Order: sequence, then C-alpha cells, then structure tokens
Amino acid sequence: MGRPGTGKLTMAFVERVFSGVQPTGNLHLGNYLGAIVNFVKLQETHNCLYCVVDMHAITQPVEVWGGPAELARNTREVTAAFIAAGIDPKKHIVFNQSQVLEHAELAWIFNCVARIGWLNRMTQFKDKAGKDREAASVGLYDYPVLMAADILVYRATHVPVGEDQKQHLELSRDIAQKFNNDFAESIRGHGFDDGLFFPQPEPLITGPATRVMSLRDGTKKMSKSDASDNSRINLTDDADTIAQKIRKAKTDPEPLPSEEKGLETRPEADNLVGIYAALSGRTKADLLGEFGGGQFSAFKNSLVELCVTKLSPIASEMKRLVADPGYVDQVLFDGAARARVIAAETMQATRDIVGFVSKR
Ligand code: AQP
Repeated sequence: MGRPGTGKLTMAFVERVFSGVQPTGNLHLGNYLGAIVNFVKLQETHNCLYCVVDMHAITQPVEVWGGPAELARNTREVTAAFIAAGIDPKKHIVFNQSQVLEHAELAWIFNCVARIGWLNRMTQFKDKAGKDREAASVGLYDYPVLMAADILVYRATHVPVGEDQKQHLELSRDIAQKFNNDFAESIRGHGFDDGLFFPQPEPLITGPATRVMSLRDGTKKMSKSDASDNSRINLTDDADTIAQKIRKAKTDPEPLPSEEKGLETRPEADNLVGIYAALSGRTKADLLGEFGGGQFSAFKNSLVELCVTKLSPIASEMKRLVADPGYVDQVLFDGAARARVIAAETMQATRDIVGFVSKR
C-alpha cells in the first residue's frame, strides 16, 4: 500500500501509554497514588512514555515555578521520583518535554483545530487563573492543547492520570476527532484507509487513589501549589515530618465509623482511610473493621508507620539520584532521543496530511 510520507507508521494503533508530571516542586502523595503507582504497573503490559512536562510548568507565573535553577532542580527531582518509584528508563522512555520539539510543533497545529469555546469550559484554567484571568498567561489557557499534543505526537492510546485531568483528556479526544474529520480526505490519501490518523486516547483513572485530598481540608485536592506544606505529604519528607503532618491532619471529634457509609459526610476521615487503603492494598471496609469505633490517634499512629515504611525507601533513592545529576540528565537525554524517533514520524505524516511542503 502506497503511503507517501508516513514512514513506518502503521494504520492500526499500537497500544501505547503516555503520561506527564509537571516539575513544579513538592511532588506529593496525590501525584504518587493518583499517577506514579499506575505508571509503574502499566510497564508490565504496555510500551510506556513518561514525561517531565517542563513546558507546562512555565505556564504559571515565574514565582510559582521558581525560576530557571529551580525548574532544572525540579525536573531532575521528578525524574528521580519516577526511577525511585520503579519506572525502568531502559525498558520504557523517560524524558523531559522541552527536549522533543515536536510537542510544540503539533500543539500549534492543534491550536488551529481546537475551538476557543472548548478551552473556555476548562475548569482547571478557571481554578488556576483565579479572579484575575486577564493576568494569566496565554500558555496557561492553552495548556490542554499542549497536553493533547504531548499525547498524540506519540499516537498514545492510554493515559494514566488522576481524576483532575479527566476534562483535559476529553479535550484531547475532541481534538483528535476534529483533526481526523477536518483532514479525513487527506488522511485517506496518505494511506490511512479508515480515515483515522490520531487515536482517541483513553484516560486510565484507576490508581489506588484517584483523588487524594488535602490534609487540612478534605474537600480540596492535595496539591503542589497549596500554600500550606502541612496540607500534603511530599515524597521527599522524612519520617518525622510525615509523622508530624499526619498527627496534625484535620479530623473531626467522632471516632472512626465501623462501616463505609459512615464516612460519607466526613471528608477528612474518608481521605485518611482512603490513603491507608491505597498504601496498604486493603479495602476501606476491612480497615474500618479493624479501626472503627476506636480513637483517631491509634489509626493515625498506624498510618504514620505505613506511610514511613512505603515512602522512606522512595525518598532515600530520590536523594541518591538527585545527588547524581549527570546520571539523571543522561536518562533524560537518552529518553528524549528515543521519544524523538516516534514523534518525528508522527510529525512528518501530520505535516504531509495538513499540506505543509517539506523536502526529504
Ligand atoms: N490530589 C491528587 N490526587 C490524585 N492524583 C493527583 N494528581 C495530582 N494531584 C492529585 C495527578 O498527578 C499527576 C501529575 O500532576 P501534575 O503535576 O502534572 O499536575 P497537577 O494535576 O496540576 O498536580 P498538582 O499537584 O495539583 O499541582 P498544582 O498544585 O500545580 O495544581 C496527574 O496525573 C494528576 O492527575
């Protein structure tokens, strides 16, 4: 079958996982349980690309991401967290976004496919921009379009994310579909007989805890940008800090209920039981069978022990890796070189499909 310009791209989609984490500092238990644990598991069944999305990080004001030195430090720290958590950068691809220029190139084409009305509905922009939307960067507004390009430049089929990213994933699907519709004839003309060039990426919102909440307010998600460090457990926290944060975590005066429905109106208690369940692999019902009716302090002591046991080895491995920036930079460099091979094929075919003239 003649397929000018599509190189080795196959018409059938290869099952491929892509996901990213921003190097904005304070990598926390929510990022770990909502995303990274799942990244590790998917390595057994899929080809995976895990990206430190540094171009996304700079969409926030510079005071938020900390400036050039901090960005580089945080990029290495997220990479270290990936490796320390069990991602194998030899078998899979670990890299930082800015080293693969095709992300930005495809994002431009997608800017011309996505509609302003679609972006106006994105709740994360509204949350992050706050009241003064006029002062937000154009990049923050455009964030979900770049995210669609991150995924689709690898024609990735599965995207493990926390629940907060669900709306962005839906936008990626809309962009893929509109591109396929807008360029249907050209796509067929380039040998994709079914008219499908980009897949509809599927969100995998299936981590052990898809929405970990703040330790200070059970109605707000645990977040890197929360001003209170006590609201989150950072992956780099030492045992004493973890113990202090869990002991200080907001609870209510009631003892833990014996049944799960007793957690429904108690967001802080529900969150702590959820964290325990996710880290231990036990169900909430099982935990309430053990701790229900008892004092919160006993439950919290056991949770401290569990958190320290699970997180300390990751923290110490991260520390070791961060102290060796040469190794971490080499991982990112090698990963980017391998990512670029896939991205370049997609981009060449995309340019041909759109009608951009290029000489090969
Ligand atoms: N609280 C959370 N519970 C479960 N999953 C979460 N994720 C983030 N927070 C939670 C998931 O972690 C992955 C990486 O997130 P990110 O760094 O790319 O961006 P984010 O979602 O904006 O993370 P934060 O921590 O909430 O940062 P800020 O404070 O900047 O908004 C994603 O898969 C995300 O779903």
